[in-house]
Amino acid sequence: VSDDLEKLVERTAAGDPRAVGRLISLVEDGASDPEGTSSLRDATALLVARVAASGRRAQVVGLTGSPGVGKSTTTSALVAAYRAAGRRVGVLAVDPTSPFSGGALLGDRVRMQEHALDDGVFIRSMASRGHLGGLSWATPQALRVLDVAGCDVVLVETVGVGQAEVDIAALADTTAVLVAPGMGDAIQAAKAGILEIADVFVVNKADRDGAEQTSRDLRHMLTLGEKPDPGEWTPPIVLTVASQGSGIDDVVSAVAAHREWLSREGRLEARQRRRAADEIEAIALGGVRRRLASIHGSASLSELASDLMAGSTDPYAAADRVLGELGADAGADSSA
Ligand SMILES: Nc1nc2c(ncn2[C@@H]2O[C@H](COP(=O)(O)OP(=O)(O)OP(=O)(O)O)[C@@H](O)[C@H]2O)c(=O)[nH]1
Ligand SMILES: [Mg+2]
Repeated sequence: VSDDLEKLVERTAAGDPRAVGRLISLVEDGASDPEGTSSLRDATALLVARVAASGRRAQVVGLTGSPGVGKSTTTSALVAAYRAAGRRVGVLAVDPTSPFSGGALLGDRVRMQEHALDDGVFIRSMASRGHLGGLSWATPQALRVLDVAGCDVVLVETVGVGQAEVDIAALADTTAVLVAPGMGDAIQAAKAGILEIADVFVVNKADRDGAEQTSRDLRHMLTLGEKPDPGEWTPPIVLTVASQGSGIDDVVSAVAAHREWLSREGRLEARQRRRAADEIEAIALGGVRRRLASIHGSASLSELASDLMAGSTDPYAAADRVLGELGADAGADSSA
């Protein structure tokens, strides 16, 4: 481990925003190599040890919802609320569809400008650079950086719809789904299957007509399923006008209540454990894919393909041989 890297982690732990930015860039760049560059590996090991030693982690709050619903405005208002309560806040704006990072979310940067000079706020845009696995590569490392920097809460805003929403739910302790009145959003949310991932519903733009109706639609859809188990969490529905900061304290309370419920029910640890397993699996699968691609052009796979076409092997037996080869290969070059 280089001295520079140790210093960078040290400065991050001291809350230096530039160190936080550099360390996140480092893990993000490193994550573009699925097996991890040595600096990514070293940084990750240092971060994991730090987080474990401190025993403290930020509450990760995912914000998701259709484009323009007010995620960034809500995020910014939440940052203000948490700061007013003296908490340290991290913000990750993640665009799983964009190959660009850093400058990608310019609009959001402008929106976050009011927090730019606050050294208790760390704001970062990330892109997943088109990786299979979406958010799974760099984000866990970025979250560790923010834990080490002493964040109490990390808000993760995703841009884009679909898989990203499911990914963010896997990553967050608490997922807030934002909808707006008059956009058929409650129904869209139901169609997209994001009702299931919501721990908190935020009906934003409540200054517009139909907010109460949207909230009733949501409540109705939530009760359509089987009778809720009394021990289960019922997602609260909070009305906000994020652009005016109203209702934001209710979001803060709902998020805090969800966290309390998670830890009371022992589910915080369960979620963290599942995330840890997901992270290992994603890295392992990345390695398998890469090795598979590297033998893809090689004689063995095309020979096996010929054998399969000729009927002298079956696909399961052939796959067993490929996996055997991957295993032998992994043993041979685990030094990477
Ligand atoms: N009327 C009204 N407008 C709002 C409210 N909250 C946000 N807006 C406006 O809605 C627009 C979109 O807000 P954003 O916060 O950028 O929405 P977003 O969900 O982050 O958008 P994307 O990141 O592009 O998906 C902006 O013009 C906001 O000023 C609100 O409560 N009421
Ligand atoms: Mg946004």
